[in-house]
Amino acid sequence: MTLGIYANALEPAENPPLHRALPQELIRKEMARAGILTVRLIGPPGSGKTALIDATLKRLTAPRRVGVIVINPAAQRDAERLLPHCRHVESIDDAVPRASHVRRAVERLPIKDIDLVLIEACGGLASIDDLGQDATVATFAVGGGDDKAAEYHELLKASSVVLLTQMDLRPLVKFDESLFRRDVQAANPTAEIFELSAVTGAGMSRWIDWLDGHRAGKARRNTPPQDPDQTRPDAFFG
Ligand SMILES: Nc1nc2c(ncn2[C@@H]2O[C@H](COP(=O)(O)OP(=O)(O)O)[C@@H](O)[C@H]2O)c(=O)[nH]1
Ligand SMILES: [Mg+2]
Repeated sequence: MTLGIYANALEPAENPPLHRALPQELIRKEMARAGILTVRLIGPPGSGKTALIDATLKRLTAPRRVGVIVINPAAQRDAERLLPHCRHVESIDDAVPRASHVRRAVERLPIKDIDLVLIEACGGLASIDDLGQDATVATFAVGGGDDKAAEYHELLKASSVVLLTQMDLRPLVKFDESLFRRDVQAANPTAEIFELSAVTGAGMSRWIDWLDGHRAGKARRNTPPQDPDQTRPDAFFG
């Protein structure tokens, strides 16, 4: 029976491999050590994630120090869209974002040269894998309809920021903003909502400020000690 096959496929509950760290833990540790901010961008297909990354790279003060990882079944195509603005783009052709794949992509990035990693992961209706990120940002497009925050409430639970994209299309489509905001609030009362357009650039500065602020904060936490007595590396990285 299906249940039997499924049960057999599960890891045995007893004797878990405690000695082996999970890939997301390894990513988080490595990024903390390198002072790299890692942001997971999630949202339904077509919610403007790649367009947003593209517009973001054009506006960041240090775009050369950014790494991008794109995960979806045709990720190579999105990666090609981004390459003109970013030298370090990794694509993972998979419908499901997995931390183990992200870990391998992180290993291919020039860790010493970057201080920000943006991970584009297509979000589904169920919760998605922890990818070792510092923060999660959810994208929803005006053109996708005002019911998407309610449908994708699982994505919202993990998100500290919600980007409502395609605001330039707002006059052309029926979109009840108060309903959308109510649904976001119900799923995650602390999430900030930024409205923006990747095409016109309206609203992008607030998002860029958020990103730059967190990027600088993460890098500062990795600043080497000024006190010569404080030589033990663990004193910093906790
Ligand atoms: N007018 C307008 N179109 C946008 C905007 N952001 C994305 N799009 C378009 O929406 C479609 C889906 O965007 P894409 O970035 O591929 O979505 P993804 O699947 O979430 O990566 C594309 O045709 C984009 O050009 C926006 O701010 N304004
Ligand atoms: Mg995309």
